[in-house]
Amino acid sequence: MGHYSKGSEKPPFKDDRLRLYSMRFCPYAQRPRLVLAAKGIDYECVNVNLKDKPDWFFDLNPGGTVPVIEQPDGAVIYESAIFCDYLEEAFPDKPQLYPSDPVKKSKQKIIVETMGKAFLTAFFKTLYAVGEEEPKETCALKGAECLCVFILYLKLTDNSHFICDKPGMGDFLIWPFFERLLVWQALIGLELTQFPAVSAWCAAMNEVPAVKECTYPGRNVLKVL
Ligand SMILES: N[C@@H](CCC(=O)N[C@@H](CS)C(=O)NCC(=O)O)C(=O)O
Repeated sequence: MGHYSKGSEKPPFKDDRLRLYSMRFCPYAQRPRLVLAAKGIDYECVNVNLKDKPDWFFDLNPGGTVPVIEQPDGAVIYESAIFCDYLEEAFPDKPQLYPSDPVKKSKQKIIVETMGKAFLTAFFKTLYAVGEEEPKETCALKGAECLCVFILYLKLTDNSHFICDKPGMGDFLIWPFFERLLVWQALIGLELTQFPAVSAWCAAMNEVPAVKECTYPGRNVLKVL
């Protein structure tokens, strides 16, 4: 599937499915792909070339980031965590990914908020800088700090290997970052096996059908590097 670039026409809707504007390697776009797969919602995927964005894309999201969801009625929502919550509310007849217990639901949101923003963003920025601006050891240390915090949260929610008793919104929203971490750990010298709770969570997530369906395409490529 190609990516739409500057100068392209916005593709017309052909049916009444939701449309997801995405980019194949984007971890934030993988969030709704996981949620849509877990809920069994059929959708159309339109990939956008983020290095040469079409003008019409800014009409959808003035910030110019993917992912964006557009309904055939013209309603548009962006910001991945926000529209994953929207999907939960807009499709009440599909499997629910938040626990019904409000305390457990809040805990999932705490994990997404803390892991997704403050820690993982900082960590992945460092990861991209490995060898250039940041020594490998610093990256590994920052990665280890993230994982320690995550373990604390896993313990907080006395559970199976998932954040709650089954794969839920919190698991799906942070998984794209961990999937990349699994691929890149060797590059930054981080031993994930030193974190058994995280390793068990990753192993359990790897078996979830939605996760298998929405694998980060770089995964296999990087495995053979
Ligand atoms: N907070 C946004 C972040 C999305 C984001 O940063 N997406 C990247 C691709 S992974 C993007 O669209 N970058 C293009 C740009 O910033 O111009 C979300 O959760 O949806």
